Amino acid sequence: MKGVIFDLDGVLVFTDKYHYKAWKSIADELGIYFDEEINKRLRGVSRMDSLNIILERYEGRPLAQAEKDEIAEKKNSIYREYLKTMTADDVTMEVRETLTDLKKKGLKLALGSSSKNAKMILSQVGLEAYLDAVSDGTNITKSKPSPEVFLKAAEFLGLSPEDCVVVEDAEAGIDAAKAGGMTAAGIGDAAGYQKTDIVLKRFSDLKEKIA
Ligand code: B16
Ligand code: MG
Repeated sequence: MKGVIFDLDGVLVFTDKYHYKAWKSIADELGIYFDEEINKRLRGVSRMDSLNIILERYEGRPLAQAEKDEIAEKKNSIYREYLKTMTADDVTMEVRETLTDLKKKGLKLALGSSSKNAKMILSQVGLEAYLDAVSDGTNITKSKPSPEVFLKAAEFLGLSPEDCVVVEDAEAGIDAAKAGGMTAAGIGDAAGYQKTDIVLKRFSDLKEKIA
């Protein structure tokens, strides 16, 4: 392996609690049932795809695309207010030490996140300096399970996909990595997914499992 591409939410940081709170206030306003279980389905998928999942339980009149855009924008403003409270303490020492170790071994590191807020999050928690490239929701047209975000990350690193391992917590992300011809390492929910090549019980397992 020459490069490691990290998903953000659920791998390097945990922003799903903020996604949940922001979507919950939107759902409450629209009178839609929404809970933590439904929130799990939003992991790794784009903002509009997330809204469409929430709207599966909407019983009001059909919404025009412009109205959906407005709702998604409102959710994002609420979400970004939560992101402003993030600090360096939102990244564990385990993550920082593992990233440092992988860099010392000569591996190139990149981000591969569906989020359009990825750069803001990296800056809030001070992770930018660890990464050689950032591919996120601002440079793609298709979200995971399309491999686009990871193929761009490999391209930004100047590496071929076969030389990269993707670290993911979501099944959609593992599917994306495999579709892109990369090795897929799964953590959290993705650790038990049948398509996962490398099972990570914890983040620091990367030090032994990637050579
Ligand atoms: P935004 P990841 C994903 O991040 C989140 O898991 C997912 O819940 C969210 O809808 C998506 O980013 C888009 O985020 O609204 O900030 O553009 O796991 O790909 O790092
Ligand atoms: Mg994720």
